[in-house]
Amino acid sequence: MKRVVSGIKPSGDLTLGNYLGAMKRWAENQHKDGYENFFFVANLHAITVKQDAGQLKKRTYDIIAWLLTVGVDPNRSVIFIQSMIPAHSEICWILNNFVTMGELGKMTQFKDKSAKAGREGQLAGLFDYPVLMAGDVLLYDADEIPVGIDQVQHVELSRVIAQRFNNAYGETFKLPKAVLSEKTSKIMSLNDPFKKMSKSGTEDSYIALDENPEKIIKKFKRAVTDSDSIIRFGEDKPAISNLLTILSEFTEKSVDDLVREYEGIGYGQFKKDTGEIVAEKLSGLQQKYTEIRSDEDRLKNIIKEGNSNATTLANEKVSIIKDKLGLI
Ligand code: AQP
Repeated sequence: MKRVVSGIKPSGDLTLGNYLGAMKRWAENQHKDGYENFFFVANLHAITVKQDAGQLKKRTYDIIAWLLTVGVDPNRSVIFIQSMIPAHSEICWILNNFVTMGELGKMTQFKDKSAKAGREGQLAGLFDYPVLMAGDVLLYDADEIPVGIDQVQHVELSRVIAQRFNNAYGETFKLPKAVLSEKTSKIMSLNDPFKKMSKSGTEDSYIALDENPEKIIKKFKRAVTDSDSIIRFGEDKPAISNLLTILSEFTEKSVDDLVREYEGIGYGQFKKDTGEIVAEKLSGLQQKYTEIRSDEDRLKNIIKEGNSNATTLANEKVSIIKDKLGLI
């Protein structure tokens, strides 16, 4: 049995990027034989950027409700909240002693933010969060980590940390493997196709999953395009390729079929159609979401059960590590 572990940060409203790059894949993967799935709300990761407490709590439940909406099934997957399992914080402290400042300093997000705003003012939490991430997956002996391309570096670091611990104290951790979705490892921003679509991006750059249809259509109409007016997929057509990827996901037609369908048709019509189809599909999901989100007691029960399952495994792992280290 292979174990899959992955999380999502409640750091903003969930976007189309989160859905196509992660949540939709998670729901599909549950139906593969021989896999056990663990999905969690990575709220400890969210606080590396200042969050409003009320919003953070609300978004934590929102994510659980969205996961259920897109088909993540609590009877098939363990769904839990990171901060409710103290073993995550505990293992992070321990693993901090198996990674160097040099290694953490090379992580893209820290490097990028340091380059923009200076290294000295960056929070230690931002510097250290890849270690928390390593703990998140090593606690559960994860085999596979489904991630967007930007996260591959962190999974590699988890392997380095795990190997280092194993070399020093004997076989303790499984070495996790990053698994990229073939089609949608990265959904790009609508107003800058060289940037990832992010919850923390500017208003016009992303589609929030709970966005109303008119706004969705408008945002697609305003989406940037590439220089010529031909609809085709390719590295030299980053904006149109991104829209083709999105449309392909929502129509279940291949990109090649869409390119054939849109031969001779202009960008305007293509963006209008894409917006309308995404709006229609998302409004179906939104109706389901509203119903699921309104039953907070049920959400709490699902969380309670998931936390309990995850805690058993996580505590077992922490107690093995502590014993090896001589921590009583
Ligand atoms: N644009 C994207 N394309 C493909 N996958 C994406 N993911 C996020 N954005 C895209 C994937 O969603 C999962 C959960 O992500 P996360 O919310 O924990 O972290 P993130 O990648 O940092 O997401 P954001 O939206 O960019 O958040 P902020 O703006 O707060 O930093 C991951 O598997 C991620 O790859």
